[in-house]
Amino acid sequence: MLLSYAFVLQVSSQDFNVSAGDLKSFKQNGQVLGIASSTGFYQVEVISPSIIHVRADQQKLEENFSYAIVGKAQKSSYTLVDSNSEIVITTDSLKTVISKKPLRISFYTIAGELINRDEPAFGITWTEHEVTNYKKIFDGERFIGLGEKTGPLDRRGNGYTNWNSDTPGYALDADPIYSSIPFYIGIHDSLCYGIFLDNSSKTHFNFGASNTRFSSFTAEVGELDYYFIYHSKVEDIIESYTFLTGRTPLPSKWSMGFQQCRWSYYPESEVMDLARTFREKEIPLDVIYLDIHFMDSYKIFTWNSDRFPDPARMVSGLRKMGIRTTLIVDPGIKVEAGYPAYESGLKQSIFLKYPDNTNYAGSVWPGLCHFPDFTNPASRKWWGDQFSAYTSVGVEGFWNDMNEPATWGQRFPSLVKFDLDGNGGSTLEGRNVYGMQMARATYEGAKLKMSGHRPFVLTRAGYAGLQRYTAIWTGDNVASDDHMLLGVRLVNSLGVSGVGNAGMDIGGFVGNASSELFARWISIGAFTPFFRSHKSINMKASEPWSYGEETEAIAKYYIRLRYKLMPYLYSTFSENALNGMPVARTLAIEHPFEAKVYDGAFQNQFMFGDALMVAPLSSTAMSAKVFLPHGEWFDFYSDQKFPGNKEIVVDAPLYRLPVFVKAGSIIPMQSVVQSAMEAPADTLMLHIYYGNEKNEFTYYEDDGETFDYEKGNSLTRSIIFDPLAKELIMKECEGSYASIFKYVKVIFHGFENASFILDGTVRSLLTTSYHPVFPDDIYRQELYYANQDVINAVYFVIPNGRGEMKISWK
Ligand code: MIG
Repeated sequence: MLLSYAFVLQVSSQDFNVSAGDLKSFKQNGQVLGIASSTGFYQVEVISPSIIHVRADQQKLEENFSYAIVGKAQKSSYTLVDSNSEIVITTDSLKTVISKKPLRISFYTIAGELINRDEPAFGITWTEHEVTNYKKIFDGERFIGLGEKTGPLDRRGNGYTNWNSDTPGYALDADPIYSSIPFYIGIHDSLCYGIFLDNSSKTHFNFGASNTRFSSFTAEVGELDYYFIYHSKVEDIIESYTFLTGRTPLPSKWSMGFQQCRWSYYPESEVMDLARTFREKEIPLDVIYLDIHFMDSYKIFTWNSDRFPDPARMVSGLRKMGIRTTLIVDPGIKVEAGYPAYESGLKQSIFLKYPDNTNYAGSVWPGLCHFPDFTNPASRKWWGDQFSAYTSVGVEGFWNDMNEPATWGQRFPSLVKFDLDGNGGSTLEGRNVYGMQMARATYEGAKLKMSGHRPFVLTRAGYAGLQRYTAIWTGDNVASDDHMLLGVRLVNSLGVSGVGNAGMDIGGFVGNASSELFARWISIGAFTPFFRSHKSINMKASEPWSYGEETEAIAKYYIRLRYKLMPYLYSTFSENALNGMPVARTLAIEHPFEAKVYDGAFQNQFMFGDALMVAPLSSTAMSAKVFLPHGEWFDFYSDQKFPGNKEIVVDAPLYRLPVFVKAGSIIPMQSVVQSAMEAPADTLMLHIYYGNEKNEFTYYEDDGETFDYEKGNSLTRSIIFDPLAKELIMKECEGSYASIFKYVKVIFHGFENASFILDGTVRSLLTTSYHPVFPDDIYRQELYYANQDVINAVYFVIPNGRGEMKISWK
């Protein structure tokens, strides 16, 4: 019975499946192992002690071009042991075992634990035109990441496809949506690993969907090309993945402030009124967006002169109020004789073409359009050059929409040619990288024209590595509680997948939010990396004051809180730029083996930076069940202390989003400002939360908007809390930037009966009846008090010198 079954399998596999076959020969060349089998060609390369690059194809492997990869192989020592049955490659941190008959690959820790292996029967298999790597699925194995994918935090039992798509008002389980990041992290037993499938064609992932045997990844076109990453911690896997695909250069501080968008604000007078209303109401704001109505007949690089007769006047008027202007840019260039972008694009031959070399034309907002081939360096340069039209009037932000690319009818023809930086290809390989390369052209072009200032780029579509050029938002979401919570997961999943700067349309793009929903959404939004409210055309206005007084007060409270947290947030973005750790971090990053983290009740919880844990909940629930992971936690508003590894129930009226501080945390804060670049009061508020474990925070400051930090004009300072040594040390400042803060107010939370010593003398502490979140503000409105439990805290104020400062306690 068994035998005949195997026989049938073999026969049918000859029909349409080609498996990896037996290893025939191999050749070692530096860190690259070239292998030939009976059915294909393979390459296994040591990129670093923790990263192995695997390639497979049925034809000889040529140099493989990638838009994702920027990290080059690091010189790494390894050993290779060849025996009859297998080849074993051992680096300092993992063992790669290539069995010969048949050719299968497995990865082990140095201690010999199995991390990941090819499914023994299937391994790498070509099924007709597509290639799939089948991997053994472990009992209880979980999967996180894969970028902007709907569904639960743990993707086990689900399958996904990467094919960038314009999906307005997408369903809660829609797939694919706008962007493609074929990178995931697998977690089983006490092990975790990352797999990045670097193939921009339509790819498919199966995490045990409709099968119990394997997880798999498939590319419809081209070779199998993947990176295997092993570290014992998820955060190190993210660091290695962003070593490979790059990190987000530090964004401008103003782009971390609150941003107001609408389809569409016009004319100029409406835009200026909007700005004035924010300022009159003292609701901080940094950016106003102009959507497609700012243009003349939706023609990119033009202005509608009735609505915006003097763009420079408007942009500088806003700038004087501390508000930057961001414009939408769509890729489609209207086919219209005499329109300069069309004429010069034609002349320079920068558009996507059919195989007969006529320009592809498809319809979108302006009517029939041609589309720049952003995968062609010359087209990218042309695109960048056009940005003088915007930078010359002072615009600093560029919102790249419709770059899946979207066209009416959504059937972008397959046969359109893409340059792919000289490698040549079609829509099949070009589509998923189109949006990323548009964002790249935008970023690089705008940067050249902004005299040393940091451009802000936002994109809807993208591919792995998009984080090098742009922030991303999750497209046309819906005004519902479920969509709000899905948005949290999308942002967190993007964070796991290398994209630290992500956000969603606060309030929901499609449909009208209730007051309650907007209130909840904006409070959660204050803790997302990219913080923008946006609303579709034909919907009710959606500004912080559009939902009644109480919601306005809640919105104001959380937007102001965002600005108070700016020193903490800016430092966190700086960390993201250095090592890829996202700003919003699913709890699965720090606690991958804790089952509760994946529980439907807790899966949306995340860390905002290293210190703050946010527990999002719907607008109809007024209390929340929260999981506090291992450690100790303080209620952010009341300082009430909770032991960790516990579920608790907390009150969560709309004005009180559950937020907790991890014990041992260091949180620098400032006074409220109306825009992020406005100088705060001269005292940095350094909150220290007592805990049993040592902790370190890297404080970072610079001018907030130029690239001078690249020349050392920045300030980095380690702040170390050490409960064993009973010391808080602020290390000497590094870098030449002079802090904007003259004083540091050190605020001690949860230090019971301690007396503090600075410079050898016992400091007299100031005790205050104090609102922990708002030490610097006195509000009159009842609502604010309702959210602030008055506690007694102790603090003292010291000059903010550049040298080391040590505070100890007894
Ligand atoms: O076809 O520019 O996702 O944010 O407001 C819709 C109008 C085009 C889609 C974007 C949305 C934007 C809208 N755009």
